[in-house]
Amino acid sequence: MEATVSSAIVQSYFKKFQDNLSLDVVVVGGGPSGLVASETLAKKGYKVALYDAKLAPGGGMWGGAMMMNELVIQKKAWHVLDEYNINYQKISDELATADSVQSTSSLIYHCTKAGVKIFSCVSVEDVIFLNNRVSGVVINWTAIGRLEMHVDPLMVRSKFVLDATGHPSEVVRLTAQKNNVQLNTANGKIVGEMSLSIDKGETSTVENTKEAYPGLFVSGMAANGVFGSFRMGPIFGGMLLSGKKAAELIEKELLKNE
Ligand code: 48F
Repeated sequence: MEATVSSAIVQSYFKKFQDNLSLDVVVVGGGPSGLVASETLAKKGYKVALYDAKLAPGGGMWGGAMMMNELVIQKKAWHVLDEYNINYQKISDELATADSVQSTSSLIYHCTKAGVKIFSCVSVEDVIFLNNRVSGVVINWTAIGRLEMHVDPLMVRSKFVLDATGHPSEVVRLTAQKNNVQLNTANGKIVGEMSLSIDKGETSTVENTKEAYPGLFVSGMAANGVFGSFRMGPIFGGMLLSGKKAAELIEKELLKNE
């Protein structure tokens, strides 16, 4: 029995791993924008894997604000809450609150149901860079990095990569730094995140959701970090809408190449 249980896990995991080495889209980061983008693309039939450095995807969504597990969502994103069957309570004509645990777990649940393969405890530590284009990711167990072990990674090819890593904008940052390339930003570099301004930050996180470099899109808080705009704190409508926009833009590109 003991050997059978171990064998079942190893075989099932490595089948999933092996089946996802060549993808339409790799999403790096399972916060709200990454989850919505992944689910939307997978539902349309694209092959999508999501890597998150942590054990549980969800990013900054679980914690609400200061660990008070409630979120605020603006009216223009209520349709996304409806789509994921998330309950919300209107506090005005423009704002609602939602339980962060129900919201986060519902996004994750719908992702897995749509066919997104979620790999937890896996960090993206580099990109595959071919012909001046981001063409996949370089992955390793998060624990390897944290323990500073010198262990080589593995590689996953994909037509597009989405950086949904939140505040650190990790994938775009390392792509720019390591390859000395010009990004599609005002100064060709990471412009950088600004202090908090809710309305401006929320609007620009959606506007800044775009291709930062050939093959590499950016969403959510990372989009404001890369293109230079405000943080917005514990309001999540912009993150959900950013995920939707990232999926739309990537789908448009995938359709061009079909
Ligand atoms: O930060 P995060 O929740 O991403 P987001 O979609 O949402 C931002 C909000 O939560 C909040 C906010 C609301 O208004 O501003 O901050 O932009 O989630 C980012 C996820 O990326 C993972 C990390 O563990 C987290 O779950 N992550 C970061 N770097 C890596 C990574 C990496 N190199 N490889 C894999 N996962």
